[in-house]
Amino acid sequence: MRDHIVVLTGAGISAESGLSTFRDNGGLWEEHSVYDVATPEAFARNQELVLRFYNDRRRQLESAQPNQAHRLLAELESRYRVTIVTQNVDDLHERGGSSNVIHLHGELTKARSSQHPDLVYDIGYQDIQPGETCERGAQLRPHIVWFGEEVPMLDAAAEMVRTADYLLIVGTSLQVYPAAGLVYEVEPGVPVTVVDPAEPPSVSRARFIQKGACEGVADWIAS
Ligand code: BV8
Repeated sequence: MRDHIVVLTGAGISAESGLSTFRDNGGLWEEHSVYDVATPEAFARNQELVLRFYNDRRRQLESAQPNQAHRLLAELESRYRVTIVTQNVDDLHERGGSSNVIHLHGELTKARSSQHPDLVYDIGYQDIQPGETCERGAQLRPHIVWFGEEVPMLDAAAEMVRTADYLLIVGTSLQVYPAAGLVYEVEPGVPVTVVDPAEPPSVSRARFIQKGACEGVADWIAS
């Protein structure tokens, strides 16, 4: 039975692909208030602004490329069972070659009906326009988990962390719940490693590699 590696990633793993993080200086939440662009109330109040915020990020994603960290994690699949649990809404893990990716906070490349959550559509890097509707006539919205919305993949992700033989945490400030709470689901004795160039919130008994994702993930694999 191959060992099971679970990797919890955040915006930091995509920073070296040129995508903005959220809470670093110059991060997305510095330019926009979360409450104007990433809540259901914001979408009800100013649909056009919210659609534009995600259209801009989707277009940015189209010209971004997976980096060495994404690729190294994908290559681990030849030797281990690997599950990526990501808070990111980009598709760089998949484009980097990972085949088991759980998106806790949704996916930029998908849209869904604003009235029928089960109607989800692959839209690639296309814009979602005001007035663009699903097959049942309701406005389309980004398939993203906004603040104040439930995290449907949480239980599946927690189940993966509970069965991990190794937990690797890359590029997340661990400030958003319930995602951040996943680090406490790991079994006692399972090695936990954090890769981050900054000092993230302390994760109990974790080994800390204070490097960027590309170098840090390579070091972790070599160790
Ligand atoms: C829910 C989609 C209930 C949007 C996102 C008060 C206290 C605690 C919690 C709360 C509270 N008030 C409200 C809450 C709950 C709230 C929450 O946690 N708020 C926080 C901010 C306080 N959570 C929610 O609302 C969640 N839902 O609780 O629902 C419920 C239950 C039942 C029924 C109904 C409702 C939903 C949360 C999901 C929100 N959506 N994303 C979008 O992407 O546009 S969260 C958003 O933050 C992104 O997904 C992002 O991934 C996530 C976490 O951020 P990080 O990925 O960690 O990024 P960050 O910039 O913070 O950090 C980057 C890290 O990378 C840093 O450590 C940096 O040092 C490092 N780095 C930088 N460069 C590099 C690097 N690392 C490696 N290499 C580098 N080169």
